[in-house]
Amino acid sequence: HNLKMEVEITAPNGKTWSQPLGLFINNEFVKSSNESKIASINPTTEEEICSVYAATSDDVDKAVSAARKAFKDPSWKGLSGSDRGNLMRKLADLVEQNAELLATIETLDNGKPYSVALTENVPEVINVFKYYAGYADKNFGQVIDVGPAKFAYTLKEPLGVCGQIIPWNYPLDMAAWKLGPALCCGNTVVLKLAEQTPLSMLYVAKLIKEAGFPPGVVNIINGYGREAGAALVQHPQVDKVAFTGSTATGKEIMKMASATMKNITLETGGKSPLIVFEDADLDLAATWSHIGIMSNQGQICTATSRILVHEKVYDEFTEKFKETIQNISVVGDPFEESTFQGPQVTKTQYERVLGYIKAGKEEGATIFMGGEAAPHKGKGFFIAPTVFTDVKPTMKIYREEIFGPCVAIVSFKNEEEAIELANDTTYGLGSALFTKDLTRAHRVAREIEAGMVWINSSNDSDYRIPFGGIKQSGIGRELGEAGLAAYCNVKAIHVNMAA
Ligand code: TXE
Repeated sequence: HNLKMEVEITAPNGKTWSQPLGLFINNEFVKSSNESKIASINPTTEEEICSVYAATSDDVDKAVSAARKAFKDPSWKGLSGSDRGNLMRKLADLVEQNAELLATIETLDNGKPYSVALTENVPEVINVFKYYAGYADKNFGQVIDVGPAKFAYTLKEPLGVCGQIIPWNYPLDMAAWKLGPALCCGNTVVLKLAEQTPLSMLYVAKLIKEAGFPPGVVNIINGYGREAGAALVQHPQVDKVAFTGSTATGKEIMKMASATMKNITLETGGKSPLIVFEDADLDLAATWSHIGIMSNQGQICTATSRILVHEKVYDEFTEKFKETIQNISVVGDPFEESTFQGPQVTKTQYERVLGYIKAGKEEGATIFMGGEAAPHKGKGFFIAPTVFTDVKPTMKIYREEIFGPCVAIVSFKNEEEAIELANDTTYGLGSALFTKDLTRAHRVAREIEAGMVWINSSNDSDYRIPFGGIKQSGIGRELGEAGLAAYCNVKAIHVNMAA
């Protein structure tokens, strides 16, 4: 057994750091109770980076107890909103000071391009922490006038211990989206990282301690979903569960959380449509269609993975789209500056995406481009950007979330058919539409069954704007002011002013 708690790592870009390997409980890194570990694999080289301790249900219990104790402790409970905001701003500053290192860790562990990690993911963490730090002393109740015989008001109270479970596609961002509003409202947290990508947030755990958060306020654990995740969701001392991941796991979590009727928010899968109307700016549509499906290796819950194109502009659009992909989607080493697309996160995901490509071929769709693995120096979980045409709405590649750089294109005849096609899905997360007709844009935006609509863009996310889905894409909202509702109770207080 190698029971080291930290290991020295040097990344291909020369950055060196001491990587914590433990479970972060009570502001300390500890081993798991049975000393089990999970290897983190570099998806570019398929080599092991290091092995990280994996929580058992006993460890989850320890983490929840720490969070429960911290929730009641004056060192946290006694803080004003302004004090909590200051701690969060301190954390944001530390993240900023470590931006290059955190981006490096993210790229090594997840495979996303370093330039993206540095200019998008790390800044998102900083922005989200600062944004919710600002709300920490502005999230108050109301006085509600009901006449002179009674004085009535509301208090916004934290929920208690929040169990938060995140996926591997945006390890830093997803953690920030969950920690930001939870801490803002005065909750304590047990955050379970995705077992595929635990490294960046374990480093952030160090910064959480350095920022001065009291022990037990934020606990961060690595571990398998079925073991650590399920234990967290089922723990009777956990008041709230927030989850981002697959729809199947989201449904299981709902069931488990019902045992003690926990408050839940779920952000699950999608099969988001992007509609190109006949009057669209086709260059603009091609640019955003590319961003909407090929960014982050296609591993985005809001990826616009179904492109619906008016038959009159179908050929022109598909050619422009192909050209855009050929010009921009450089697949390769994520540490190379020219790389747009790195490897899929794991072998499992890589095989899953290739499985969908195979299914598409078998079901009779045409591979307009791509459609195969694209190893880099003979290694890695790389997949060529893939476009399917001649797709029927009954095909698997049209109905199921692929979560890779693969998109299905179909044509439509009129607005009514476009809306019908767009809504013909069990999901309801994102949606995009391209038109120069202002009234049509807003009319169609209202008709689409989705939590978010992008007019003349795709996947435009902003920490100030609510994010979330309808139908089987989730429950509740993250980000923006709406995100606060997921982390506080409104308590009503009635004071009898009469005799
Ligand atoms: O997801 P899971 P997986 C979709 C995407 C992908 C598919 C499978 O289509 O191909 O899901 O990915 C934890 N109780 N998305 O298997 O299982 C798990 O440890 C409690 C979309 O990785 O949902 C991890 O931390 N927790 C998505 C997290 O849940 C459990 C992002 C996500 O894993 C658990 C990721 C259980 N029983 C995948 N089982 C999005 N919405 O962005 C697993 N977990």
